[in-house]
Amino acid sequence: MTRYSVFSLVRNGLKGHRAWPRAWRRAEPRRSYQVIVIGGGGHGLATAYYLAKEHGITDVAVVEKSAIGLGNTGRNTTIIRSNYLWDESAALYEKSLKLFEGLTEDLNFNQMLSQRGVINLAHTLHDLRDLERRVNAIRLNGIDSEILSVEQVKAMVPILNTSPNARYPVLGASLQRRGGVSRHDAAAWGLARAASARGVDIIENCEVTAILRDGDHVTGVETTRGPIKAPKVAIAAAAHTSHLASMAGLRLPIETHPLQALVSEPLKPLIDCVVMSNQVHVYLSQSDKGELVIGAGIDPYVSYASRGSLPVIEDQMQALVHLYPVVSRLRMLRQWAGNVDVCPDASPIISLTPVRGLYINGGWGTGGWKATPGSGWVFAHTIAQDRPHPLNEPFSLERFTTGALIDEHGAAAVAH
Ligand code: FAD
Ligand code: PYC
Repeated sequence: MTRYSVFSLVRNGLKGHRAWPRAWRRAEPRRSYQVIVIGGGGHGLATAYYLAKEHGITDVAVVEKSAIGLGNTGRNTTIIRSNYLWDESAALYEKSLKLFEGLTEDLNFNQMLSQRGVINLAHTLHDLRDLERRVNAIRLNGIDSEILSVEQVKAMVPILNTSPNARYPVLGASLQRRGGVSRHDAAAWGLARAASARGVDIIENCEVTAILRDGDHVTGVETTRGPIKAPKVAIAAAAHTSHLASMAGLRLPIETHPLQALVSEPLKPLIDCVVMSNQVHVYLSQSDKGELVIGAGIDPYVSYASRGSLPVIEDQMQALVHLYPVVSRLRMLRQWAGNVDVCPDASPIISLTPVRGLYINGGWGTGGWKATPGSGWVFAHTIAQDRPHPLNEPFSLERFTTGALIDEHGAAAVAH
């Protein structure tokens, strides 16, 4: 690994960083590959990395229409956790959390992982019972989770308004101490660097415009930089999953919605954990720069536009000010939106398809960041072995015909 002294950092800074080596190779598309991964977000990059690392498949192209990590991977609020209700989801998200715990060492790239704890507030008796049920289920799966009393929540989050007369009274909370935040750009860049070092081609500014088939099997893709052949094509395109699947003649039960977030002006340390409130649609953490990172539920309409609507922000701000009155005079610095791919049961699809050699990883909705390494790990297995890993078998496309849905709307923690 290249190491930089303070002097080389200053010298490179003065030269406009032009002398720094690229973290991943600039690759030109070749005529054919063993596997093409569509989408250079965290999921596509993790898939390519684990194909190379775990299965020795390095003849892989990641084809990205823009630059890597500029989709939802670079737009999320970096929260990671594995506190899901159903056994299937708990196993998948816990696998991912464990991979996150070792990712800095594995990639030799600081992920800035901060397991500062994720709290989910209960504002009604119904909320509290639901959290208790959830905590019991999570613990039965061997995953850390606990119920906090109002006093315990207040001790962890002193700025929270826990007055019984508050507009949104707090009756208790759940806590996953191993949950927290992990830097999204670091995952995209670290995975890209590690995949590239193992021989994967990362091809940016290359949009897939068609999926090529011969009868019932896939033969490659058409792109804005020409056709590329491959017997295996894997879609990891988040908001554009259903659009890409339709190029192969498949209709998916996925809707795409805007999801917004915003950050405030920077403050001295104010809150040292993540606090989510599903019932009143606001969540909060503080970045290393001191900004409050604030998010809400999805915008209710279907759209591919990466911008959100004002009513959602107004709703989120009123909830924020009621819950944390101390921030009422804080100025907001910037707002942005991504487009999230939502399945009817708020669970993802990681699956083979009726088209041989075509695989789908999508429908992560508002919560796929935390799944990034785990999703790539199981998807790589699925592609390499041509069958799902037991961890992703329940997340197949068939569940929409068999009815074996995995309803995780509650654990999504962000209303949708
Ligand atoms: P993306 O990063 O979107 O990557 C897909 C890539 O596919 C894109 O780069 C896109 O350009 C590319 N692509 C699309 N079409 C084509 C094509 N035709 N040809 C080539 N390339 C194509 N999740 C959490 O777990 N915790 C959070 O705190 C959290 N907060 C969020 C906050 C916001 C505001 C948003 C928008 C999302 C949040 N999420 C969160 C969800 C999370 O960001 C996503 O589920 C996850 O990042 C999806 O990763 P991905 O790699 O599948 O998608
Ligand atoms: O899934 O934890 C989550 C999440 C937080 C913000 C958006 N999604």
